Amino acid sequence: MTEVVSPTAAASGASATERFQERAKSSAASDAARLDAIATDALAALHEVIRKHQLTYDEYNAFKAWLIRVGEDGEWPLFLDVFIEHEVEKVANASREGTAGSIEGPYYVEGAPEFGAEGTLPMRDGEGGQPLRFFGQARSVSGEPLAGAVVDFWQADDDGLYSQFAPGIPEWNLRGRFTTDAEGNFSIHTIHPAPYQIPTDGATGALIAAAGWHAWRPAHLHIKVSAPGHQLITTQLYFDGGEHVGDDIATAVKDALILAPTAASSGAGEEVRYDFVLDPA
Ligand code: MBD
Ligand code: FE
Repeated sequence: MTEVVSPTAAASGASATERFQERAKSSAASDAARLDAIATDALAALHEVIRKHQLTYDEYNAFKAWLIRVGEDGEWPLFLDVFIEHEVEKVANASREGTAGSIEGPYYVEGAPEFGAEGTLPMRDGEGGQPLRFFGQARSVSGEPLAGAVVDFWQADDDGLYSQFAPGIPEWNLRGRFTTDAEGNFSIHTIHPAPYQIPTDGATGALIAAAGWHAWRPAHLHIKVSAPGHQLITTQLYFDGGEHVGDDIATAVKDALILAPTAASSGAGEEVRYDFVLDPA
């Protein structure tokens, strides 16, 4: 096994915040009437919680201090993606007929190394985790194979850590972009990731511990699939029987996204097929 250097919440949070700010520069503001309606309702929902629980000044001040700490720890991306994004994703993808979506989370990085239709993800010597071959086909909802579709893939390692967000991991470790062949097929050689634990030393972990919740996401693969003339899908895949598949802290598991790998037909480890079906743009 490789040496594990634990990320501090503040270090991985700061990277996630910086990445988000780089990518979100051009986010459009809603029109004033829509913003008025949304902000008014959001505040009213909080006011209702205050009345319902007869919030004290001590609790209000603890809340204020905690919000300040979320920012100091750079954990707004983590907190929001774990506790809020799943509802945004459901609304955004409600009318899709193709592959179900799931949340993006805080650890996507654009520009991963490119492979052809088949390849091995960047890995360290002795990378931990069972070898896993993940393969499949990209198709349109009408059933046509999509040649030249891009499968942008990222995942945690066998310690549940992501490259570029935890220290000591090579830059593009376990990240890569694949392009489907003439039949729409791709094949990715990787490892089975470990479950992901929310950092325990940051504001999000402090809330989880104080409330007596668990801090885990089940082991998962992250994928964005895109093809000309089709809607990009951002999703995640999970493993049947994996720990926390039934109680993901981020509420991002869907039955249609659970894989059941089998022993590899050649070589060590396991393999599993999953086909991506893209809706028209
Ligand atoms: C993750 O790895 C993740 O995928 C999400 C959605 C939130 C926190 C960590
Ligand atoms: Fe993740």
